[in-house]
Amino acid sequence: MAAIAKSTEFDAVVIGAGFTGLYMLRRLRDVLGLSVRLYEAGGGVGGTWYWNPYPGARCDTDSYMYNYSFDKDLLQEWQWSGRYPEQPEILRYLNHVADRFDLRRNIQFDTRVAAARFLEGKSRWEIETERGEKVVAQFLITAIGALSAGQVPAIKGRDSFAGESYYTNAWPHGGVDLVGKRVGVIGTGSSGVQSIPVMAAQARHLYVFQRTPNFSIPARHQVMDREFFQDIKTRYDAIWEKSRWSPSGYPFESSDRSLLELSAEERREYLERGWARGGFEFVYAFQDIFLDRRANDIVSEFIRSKIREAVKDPETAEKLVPTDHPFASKRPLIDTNYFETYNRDNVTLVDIRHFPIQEITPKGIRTADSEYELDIIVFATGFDAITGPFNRIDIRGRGGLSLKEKWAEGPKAYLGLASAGFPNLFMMTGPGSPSVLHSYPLCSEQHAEWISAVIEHMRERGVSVIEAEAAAEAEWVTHVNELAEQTLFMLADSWYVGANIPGKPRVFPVYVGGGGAYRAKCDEVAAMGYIGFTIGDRAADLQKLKHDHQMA
Ligand code: NA7
Repeated sequence: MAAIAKSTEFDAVVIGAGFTGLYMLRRLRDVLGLSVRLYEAGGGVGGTWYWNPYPGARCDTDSYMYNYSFDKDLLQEWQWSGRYPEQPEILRYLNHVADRFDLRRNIQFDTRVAAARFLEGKSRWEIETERGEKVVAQFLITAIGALSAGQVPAIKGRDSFAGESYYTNAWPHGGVDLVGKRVGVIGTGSSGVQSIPVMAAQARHLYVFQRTPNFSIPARHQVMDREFFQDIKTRYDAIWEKSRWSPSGYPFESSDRSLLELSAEERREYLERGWARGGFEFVYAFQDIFLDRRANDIVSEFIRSKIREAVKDPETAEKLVPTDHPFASKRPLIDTNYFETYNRDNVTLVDIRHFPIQEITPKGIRTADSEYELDIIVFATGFDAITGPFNRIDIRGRGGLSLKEKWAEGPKAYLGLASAGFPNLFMMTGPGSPSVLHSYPLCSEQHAEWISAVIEHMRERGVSVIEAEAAAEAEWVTHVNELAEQTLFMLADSWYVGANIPGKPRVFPVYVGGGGAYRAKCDEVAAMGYIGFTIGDRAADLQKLKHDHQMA
């Protein structure tokens, strides 16, 4: 592996070596010719896919869309094995990308960024790592993901447990031997729902501690042959073009039709067909499912009936049926044999909504009505989403302004890309962009390309500072919030709205207007000379530098 350069001054520092950061590095270094350092907290590339090797971890996007589109040769040479890619396969893909484009020589692994401070006189960012190293860069670009700040609840007695405990987002790379063990899992979000069937097949007994039941659709994962992918590969140009301008970032058909326009029989037939095919595609076809409670109720009730069909014990089935939120107002899930797993003799569903966990003891978990002796506890308890990853870094802009304090009542960023008071800081898939509602590889590429274009624009004009304008930012934040208010996302206590983190302001800082509309907006901003941004010129910068020097 090539040694990483020892410099302390860079054109750009990127934080995070997941999908977003790797492509950002590639653009800045190989297209713009900038000097770049990328800091990554993990020991390898992959981001989410590095940290989450828990049993059953898999992406819920069709594999042929869960890769970059920027390089045609890469698209042709990579071969997925099945309908959805599993965590180890995605990690192999991202390692392949890192090798193929020789990215590692610019990445410093095992290094968490602790702080970043804008040096006003120099118009540079000073970046400090947890090891105390300091470097300076003109641009700071965060590629830190939306679901990377882990959240293991401080349940009373948590550290007193005498057995082993694991968190899905820090799962050991060598795996965990669950065979013959009594395992308790807390959490039934995506990580729980994916891992529970796999853990149940290994454990002596699996206790699932469920606070909120979730809607889930069968994934219908299967191995796909080469011919399937070969066909896709001949059609990739059209698939990407369609996806780039679609709301979700996938080439799904979507229409303005309402599910309510279908007769009861047509709906049933449509939903049954979608259920048999598996995956999210059939629900994306009718946008009113996310907007209109009546359309949503039809889908919600359909899924409830499927849960009752799948689970043999009626009492257990009722506990698994979600009744307190509409479908998709919490992150919708797809699964492989999740509900069927509760038919196994070695699986017990523990209802902690009505009988909450009171304490973790050296022996296991004590709830309000019982005590469970365990060898292993698995926390599948989610994340401080979207803003959490930013709050872990002490980011200070002009006048020492803290980003965390500025965002105390909710994040404020123009296009989700930049925040007033924080010049030359770009946030990939940041709050106010489509991020978690969109295909991540595609929105990563869109941001990387937009950011590199604006940096190129600045370089061509010899200007060195760019900053979002407060008025443009306020207008965008209002727009994002108004759109979110019209959706059903606001009705559930989910990580989307920060409800899983005590004290977090209840906002949904994600642009729900669709990826295509967002892309068009970003393109328009660029075409209008980056309207909404102030782009300073070098002469003014030098003047300021001289002034600051005289004052010092
Ligand atoms: P999620 O979806 O946030 O799920 C976390 C689960 O953990 C959820 O069932 C929570 O119940 C439960 N939880 C969290 N804290 C507690 C406490 N204190 N006690 C009991 N139960 C708790 O995280 P995931 O990792 O599964 O998935 C995150 C995203 O990754 C997913 O949406 C995809 O985008 C990929 P709650 O629902 O809050 O009652």
